[in-house]
Amino acid sequence: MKTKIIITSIIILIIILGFNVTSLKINKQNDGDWPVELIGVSSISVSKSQFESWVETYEACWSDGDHTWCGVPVWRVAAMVDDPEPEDYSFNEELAAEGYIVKLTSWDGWVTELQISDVAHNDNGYIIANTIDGEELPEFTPRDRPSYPLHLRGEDVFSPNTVGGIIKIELVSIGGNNPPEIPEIRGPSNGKTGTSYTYYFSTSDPEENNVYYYIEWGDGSNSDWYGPYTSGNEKSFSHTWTSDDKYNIRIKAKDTFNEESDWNSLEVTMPKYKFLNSPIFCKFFELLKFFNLPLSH
Ligand SMILES: [Ca+2]
Ligand SMILES: [Ca+2]
Repeated sequence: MKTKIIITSIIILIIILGFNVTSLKINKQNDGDWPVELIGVSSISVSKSQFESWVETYEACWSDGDHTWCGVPVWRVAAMVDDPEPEDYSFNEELAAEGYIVKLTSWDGWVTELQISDVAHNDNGYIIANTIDGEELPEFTPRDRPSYPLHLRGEDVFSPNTVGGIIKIELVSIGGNNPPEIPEIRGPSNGKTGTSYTYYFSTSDPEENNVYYYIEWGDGSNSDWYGPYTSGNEKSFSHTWTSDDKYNIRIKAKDTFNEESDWNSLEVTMPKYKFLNSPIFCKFFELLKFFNLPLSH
């Protein structure tokens, strides 16, 4: 009897937990909702009605040929948090002249970054839309991409920048963009000619922009720009040197805005005479040293 009760309890528990996991998944699939976080010099949790009041003041519309998207120009939204006093409406021209990036994040993780110099005073080019054909945005576009609550559209917005499901708008790199750190190199400093060796490279970007790597292997072969990769993650690349020599591996990094880091380098030796590095020769050399016989190695 007791066992029956325990088994029934376990089954009920599993059913309850199972339902919870399912509802958790559904929630995860759509986290796009108000308030939308607006972060800059000051910060605002923007409510739906607050955004609609901005639309009343600054409404801009753009038609993609099939549909008309309306909302607020990006620079007018940036203006709400570009001064210490939030929602003061005036656009901080001085701050814009120094340069910063407007970073738009969707609830599905997609990020689009815009230079303020591209969006400033550009009313129809970059619009943060909250309606389509006069209606509230749908949850998803016909291509199953997030749309509600806010969607970036406009005559200067092209794929993949047409980010929807925007839940966070940030002004980053205020005072200008910075290049990634000098990349670090990890890997063997000597080896055998004709063998492939793997080297690990990493860098971080102060603004967490995506990064690209450019590698010179020292033998005249260069990589093109590899990337984009997430800032802060290690990447590996392999190379084979085909003749005996000393080589200088050089690497630099750049971010999505083409700001380049300085070079880092690592000297690699591929033996001039392979037998000098062979284990048998080394044993033989040690033996000669033991008997005090002269030989340079
Ligand atoms: Ca302002
Ligand atoms: Ca950067």
